[in-house]
Amino acid sequence: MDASKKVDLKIIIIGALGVGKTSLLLQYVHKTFHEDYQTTLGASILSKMVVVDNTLLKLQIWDTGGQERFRSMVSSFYKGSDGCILAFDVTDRDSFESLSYWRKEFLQTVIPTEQSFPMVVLGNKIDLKERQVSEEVASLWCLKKNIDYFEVSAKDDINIVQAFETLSRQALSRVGSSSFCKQLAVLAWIHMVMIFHVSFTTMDSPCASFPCTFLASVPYVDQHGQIS
Ligand SMILES: Nc1nc2c(ncn2[C@@H]2O[C@H](COP(=O)(O)OP(=O)(O)OP(=O)(O)O)[C@@H](O)[C@H]2O)c(=O)[nH]1
Ligand SMILES: [Mg+2]
Repeated sequence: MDASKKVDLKIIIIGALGVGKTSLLLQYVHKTFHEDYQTTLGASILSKMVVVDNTLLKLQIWDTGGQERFRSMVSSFYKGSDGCILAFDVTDRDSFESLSYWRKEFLQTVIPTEQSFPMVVLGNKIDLKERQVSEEVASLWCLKKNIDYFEVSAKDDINIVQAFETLSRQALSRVGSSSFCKQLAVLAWIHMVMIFHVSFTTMDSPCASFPCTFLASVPYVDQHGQIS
């Protein structure tokens, strides 16, 4: 592994009340599960280091509460996300039906102009017998939206690592390509300034050195493609 390649990714988990968002994260990060239910008030953050495709990732994972009264607070945490987990409970049809709402609200906030974003759907509590949503129905919904679907159990630790790995890989690839595009834009910009500089200096003007100031302020592009 190339230790110089370390990438920070913000991952957020959203979905209806009590579907097991906190339990999924606790199982993934700490390998623990609690039967008792303590609703998440607003949001909390966990972090985990993983290696994906030879790259060290520091995942900052935002857990959010599904309660109605936290909706506007929770949506204010969407910005800056590199990946999103939509969670529902396979024994609760309403939680599945609310996925459209959560997905739409998230995409409208984070990428109003794009259609695709690193996202996975987790159908949780598959260890329980009283299913209300079949794997076929959930898979079809995800297929139509071009989202990967995982049947998981926070209780029995089924498929959680695979789901996170898939999402991390998608997020890493998006971060890499957006950073590459920004780098290209900066290179094109430098190129234009250099042409400008050459034409200016050949004019033998007293202002001929001013494009150098531009060159000295070539922006820095970070791993998220943010220009500063
Ligand atoms: N059987 C079973 N129970 C689960 C599973 N995951 C979570 N639970 C239980 O479901 C209840 C709710 O789990 P939480 O993880 O707190 O749900 P949440 O989505 O974080 O809830 P809010 O924070 O209120 O939105 C708890 O009693 C958990 O023990 C699972 O995979 N199987
Ligand atoms: Mg919770």
